[in-house]
Amino acid sequence: MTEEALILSETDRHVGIIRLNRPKVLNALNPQLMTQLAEQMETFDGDDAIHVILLAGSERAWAAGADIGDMAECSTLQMYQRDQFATWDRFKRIKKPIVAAVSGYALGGGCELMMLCDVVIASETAQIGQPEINIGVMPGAGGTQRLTRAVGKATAMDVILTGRFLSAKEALAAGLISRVVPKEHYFTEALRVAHAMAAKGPIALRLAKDAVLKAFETTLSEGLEYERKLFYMLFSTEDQKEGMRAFMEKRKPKFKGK
Ligand code: DAK
Repeated sequence: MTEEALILSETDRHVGIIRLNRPKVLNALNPQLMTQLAEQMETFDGDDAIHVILLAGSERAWAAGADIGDMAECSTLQMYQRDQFATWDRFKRIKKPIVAAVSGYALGGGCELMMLCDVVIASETAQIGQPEINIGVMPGAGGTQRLTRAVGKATAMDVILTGRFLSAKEALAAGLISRVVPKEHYFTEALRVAHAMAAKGPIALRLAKDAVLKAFETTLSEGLEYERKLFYMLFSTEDQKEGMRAFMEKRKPKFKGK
């Protein structure tokens, strides 16, 4: 029996596109989907032709959370033995930038997945939240930590303790997402942004992502030291020479990822 395609993937020049594909349950994230997603992410991450990954849901839902039906009757031991966090942890190791094209619901694990992406382009219809409190639990895949770092204590407590959804406008003002666009254009705009990023030097892209993420893990002095080392490192690449020479020669750079 062929495995159901819980995700769909394609490439568009240097952008690897992945779409979540469980429309009947608003892209609820079950373990099988998460495994397929992690595998595809790693495939794109290891493919030199791909510079940026674009992750999308559907117009109605980016993802309405982890699959509640899948967890409802689990005991602590079963949850522990399943060790599903191991799959989620694979996302943290993706080195290439990930653009999220978010429309409709981004809830619970859906919000947590969105926060693992690097640039979030959202439709004005997006509704973002951590409503786990409504079903007797709390965020478990980073919600209390990443949301709080992104929006601060006051908004994080409001969202996590009441289960209310943020509108796209509120999420933008809170610093949770990068841009809000009209619903008709959210995917094309996200793709446009992904292509714009994919035209930059691939090594600089990866190292810049790495350095920004370091800011959440370390002190300012250590982060600055880390940034400096990566900055120096780029001077050993052909892309740095090409980028700076192209500027001096008033032409577009041709980056090679070397
Ligand atoms: N899981 C399973 N099915 C879901 C779902 C979900 N999270 N969200 C929606 N669905 C299903 C609905 O059951 C319904 O199925 P049918 O009844 O048609 O069979 C279908 O999608 C359409 O949903 P509705 O009929 O409810 O549509 P509405 O427009 O009326 O409402 C809604 C949309 C998004 C407001 C509502 O569906 C809703 O409240 N959904 C649940 C949202 C939620 O509570 N999300 C947080 C789930 S907990 C972990 C990692 C992460 C997590 C846990 C563990 N590990 C690594 C271990 C994360 C946990 C969560 O996300």
